[in-house]
Amino acid sequence: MSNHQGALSIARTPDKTPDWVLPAPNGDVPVRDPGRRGAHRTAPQQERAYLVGVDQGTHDGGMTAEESLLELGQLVRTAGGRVVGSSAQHRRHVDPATYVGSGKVEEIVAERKESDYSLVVFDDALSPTQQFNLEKALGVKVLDRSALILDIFASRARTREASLQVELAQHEYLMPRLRGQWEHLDRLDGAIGSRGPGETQLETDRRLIGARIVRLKKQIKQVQQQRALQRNRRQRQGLPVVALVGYTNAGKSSLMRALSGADVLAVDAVFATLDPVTRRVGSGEAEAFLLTDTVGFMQKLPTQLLSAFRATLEELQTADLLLHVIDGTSHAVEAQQRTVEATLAELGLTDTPTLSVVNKIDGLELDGRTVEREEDLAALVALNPLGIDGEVLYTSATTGLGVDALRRRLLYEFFGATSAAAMGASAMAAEEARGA
Ligand SMILES: Nc1nc2c(ncn2[C@@H]2O[C@H](COP(=O)(O)OP(=O)(O)OP(=O)(O)O)[C@@H](O)[C@H]2O)c(=O)[nH]1
Ligand SMILES: [Mg+2]
Repeated sequence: MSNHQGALSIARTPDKTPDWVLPAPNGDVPVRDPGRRGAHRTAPQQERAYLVGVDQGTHDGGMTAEESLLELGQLVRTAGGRVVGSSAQHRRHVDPATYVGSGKVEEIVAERKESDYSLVVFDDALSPTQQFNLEKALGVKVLDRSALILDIFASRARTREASLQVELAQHEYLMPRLRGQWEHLDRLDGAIGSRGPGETQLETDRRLIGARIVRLKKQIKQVQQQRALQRNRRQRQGLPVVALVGYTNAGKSSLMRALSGADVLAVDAVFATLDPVTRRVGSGEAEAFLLTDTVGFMQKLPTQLLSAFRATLEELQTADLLLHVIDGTSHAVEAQQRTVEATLAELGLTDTPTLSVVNKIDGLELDGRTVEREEDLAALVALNPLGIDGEVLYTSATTGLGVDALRRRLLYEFFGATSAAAMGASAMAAEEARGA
């Protein structure tokens, strides 16, 4: 974290080992069997992925090409693959035909002797043409970041709502790619007539997918209406609604657990949560609010996905307050914050009051000592190590430090100072720090 000032540091030393030699995460979340058969395998052979990114040099507070490739590696492992190498090319603009330059393409081909990859993954959305050209030049399967994320979402989807939305996103991703194939067939087969077998098959595929998309949209609309009904019922209870938002893996579900005791899935994996969950948090009958946990954000999310997940993300529209959960130990913490802010803006949520919560503070050090005491909370508030504008609270969902203060702060938001005496010292300090 570049702007950590003063006495604060990250306790966990940054991983110097390339992140692709780490094993795939093992948790409650199923990792799919990639299913490739080796000659003498006793266990399923993993896909061997080579990662390629373009470093355009203009980061605008976004991730560096290297950070983005590390994240792509995490996505590959989540999807059940293994990263066997990666490279980034500096160039101002991506090549419209092959994303990277032709020299780089040759390098990647040569790299295969070294790393024996079975798959090349590109760190941005490839156009259908780029994907086709690259597949031809490299002679292996080519995926882009969008396809990878869609694949992970598909493996995570458990409920009807999530499955419908993921399927819609996948089909919308697939549609122009079919057209890409068709253009290619057209070029090759054009001379021998325009109704070749390729085209017929393609027309059929497109018609089927088109019809499926229409049906999916209809079904999603029903889900949306159902959700709206549930929200109405909740609103009639008159309880304020707080929604957890943040970068994937920041600890939203863990905080939900810590605040409400809800038994929600919280594991070290990206996109562990797809479906919104709402629980009541309160100190008594009268003073309570509803807390909603939902899908996490990530940079370069496929556009098809965000629009397909409107039904799920509508839960955020009715929130009275957004809790932006930030992973304080992330090496790309600023870029992650910016991504979340941009996504919220895209969803039209800039007017909803937002409170920042820096989580995982048990992974930070103050004056060379692990953050673990109540008084560290006030010290963090005073230090504002991430330079965040507005009010910031600090929590460790794992150790529970700061969780009570957060709960009190939220109750205070909606029920005022009725329980001011019960407010913790840290919450009061937070109030003072923002000049309240
Ligand atoms: N050390 C530490 N780890 C935490 C803390 N909070 C969460 N984690 C870990 O971070 C990982 C992700 O936590 P989740 O709660 O699943 O994160 P999330 O934001 O819900 O993630 P998605 O649903 O995938 O977007 C898990 O391995 C948690 O155990 C914390 O305060 N300290
Ligand atoms: Mg979660």
